Amino acid sequence: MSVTEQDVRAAAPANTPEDVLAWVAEVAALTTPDAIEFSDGTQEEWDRLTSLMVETGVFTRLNEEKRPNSFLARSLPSDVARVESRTFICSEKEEDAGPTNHWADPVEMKATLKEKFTGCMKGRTMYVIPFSMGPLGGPISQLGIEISDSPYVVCNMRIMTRMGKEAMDLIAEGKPWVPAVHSVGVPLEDGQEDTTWPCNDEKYITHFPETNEIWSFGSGYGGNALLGKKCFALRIASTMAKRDGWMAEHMLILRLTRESDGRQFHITAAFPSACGKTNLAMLEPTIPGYKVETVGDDIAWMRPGPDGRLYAINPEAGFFGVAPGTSYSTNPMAMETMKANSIFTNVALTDDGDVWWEGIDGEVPAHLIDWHGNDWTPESGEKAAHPNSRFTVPASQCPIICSDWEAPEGVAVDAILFGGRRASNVPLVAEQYEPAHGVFIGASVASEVTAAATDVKAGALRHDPFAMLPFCGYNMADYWGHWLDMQAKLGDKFPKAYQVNWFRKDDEGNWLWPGYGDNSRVLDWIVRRVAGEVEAIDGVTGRYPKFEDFNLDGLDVTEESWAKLFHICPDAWAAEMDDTEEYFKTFGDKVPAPILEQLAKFRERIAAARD
Ligand code: GTP
Ligand code: SPV
Ligand code: MN
Repeated sequence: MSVTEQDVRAAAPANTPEDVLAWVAEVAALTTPDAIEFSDGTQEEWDRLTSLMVETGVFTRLNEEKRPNSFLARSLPSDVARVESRTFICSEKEEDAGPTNHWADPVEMKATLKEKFTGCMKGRTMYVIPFSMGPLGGPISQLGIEISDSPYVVCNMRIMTRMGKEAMDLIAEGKPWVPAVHSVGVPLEDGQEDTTWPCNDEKYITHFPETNEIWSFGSGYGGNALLGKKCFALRIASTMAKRDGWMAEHMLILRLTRESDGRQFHITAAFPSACGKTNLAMLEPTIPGYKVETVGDDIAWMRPGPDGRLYAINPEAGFFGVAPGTSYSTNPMAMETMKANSIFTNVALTDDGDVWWEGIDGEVPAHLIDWHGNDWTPESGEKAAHPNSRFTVPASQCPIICSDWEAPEGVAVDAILFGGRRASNVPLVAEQYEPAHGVFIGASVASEVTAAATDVKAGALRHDPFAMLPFCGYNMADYWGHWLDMQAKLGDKFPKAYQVNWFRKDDEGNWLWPGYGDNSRVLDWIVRRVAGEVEAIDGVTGRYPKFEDFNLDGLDVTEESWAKLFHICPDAWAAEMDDTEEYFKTFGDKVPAPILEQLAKFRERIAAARD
């Protein structure tokens, strides 16, 4: 027997408003689940669902002494990351999705979805998950309700968002909310046994920006399934932000406090997926005199405040971070954050019931169970953890979480960084010449592709403007225009932009910059620039630090390797600008004139450098 409207009413908390009840009943009638539950976000619910998933084999409970209240899940090889080719922006006009998004006609897509979702929850429980992105009731925060047939999603949403009763209370007060429907897309026939990672080979991650709706079918993984994250907080929110004069960005947020005068600086940074946002957000400075506190590691919502400055909140409540490469030497604060109450997906399991991945501290174990669930030894020749395996952890467990990370009004941003993985050409750091140049820096970001999406070739260089290529819910060129509008609105209070690159290599393929904690040296220069305490040298890509101003104490960086870090090859940059021009052409006449002017100015600087 599938869920009826009476069942919906019986299961719903007493204060559930009529519009929510009607929507849930409608989705239940379409998807025909066997049971329905409204998530309340309590510990009791977590305990019950995690135990249920241990029973059904979805979760492996980790060693209670080493990793209390923590679980391992293994997905299928066909469902390990975002699928960009199956992600759709269904705006009425194709040009509003733009050339960087997959567009689908909203009426046609709704018809397809209707077919896909019909009966898709048969044999399963439908979970109704009210959540807030951002602190509950905050002026920048937003509400949503995800319907999902995956208990794995419920538990992840409990970590990643403010989920449950309080969110429903706000919805009951009449605040707007975003409806988001998710199904793994595997109905169970009577008597059919479930698998530990149900998912459908056909996937649809769809967004309807004009009606603020999200429908996701076929995947249980990460950004495909935790709909508050990329689908809402970036794709839908970016379109809302354009409409309403704010910004939704793929950015970390950190606070840097300078001990000498107690001055606080807030920095946001947009790096593409798996390019070091979590690392920078939890940085341990290798130079004295600074304290870093984490506000967020993936998404920033920014709005002009009453003083005309730009204020940022982290809409998330947890971190969904890349596991491989994370260790006490690369990111000790992330290691501390995941000591308990965590979900690990697609990492390896040790013989004593703990987690392992490539790049974690210590010796490589002689035996593991790999992410497929198979025996693994160092001789296996394959990775034990999937390159996009991740930890889901409560942000509140981070030892350096900022005391103001839940400040409803956010923190005032002092500088904005743009980066990517660039083995060549892009220097360690460069400051914008003028605001439009800052937007040009963001618009011309290119980066080597990582494992964070399944269907793009890892390693290849691709344009990823503002690290938003997979996440901008509307035409990317209009998004650049929105940035220019926001800059114009805030004037000289709009933070300056900096281009950074931790990933430059020498001819032998060695990193030219030690990175990680030593990135504090770059932040040190940036905040001294923000404070107007240090000069910069004009160059081709922007303004660079003077060697003597930059803190290299205790580092093995000679003047020679410094020169390599900042070396500009005019031919290479001329080629890069030709490529950028070609890229801009794909947006037709939508590219804002100030961006094209910046391209011309860039070429003038290349020409001057040749003289
Ligand atoms: P998403 O969660 O996918 O949006 O990505 P993220 O930007 O938060 O990715 P994350 O911080 O997990 O990126 C980790 C990857 O960046 C690992 O491969 C790290 O080794 C690498 N990384 C981070 N910081 C540095 C650095 O300073 N230098 C070098 N060489 N690699 C770095
Ligand atoms: C990213 O790919 O940028 C992520 C991971 O942060 S996911 O939430 O899966 O999109
Ligand atoms: Mn991300």
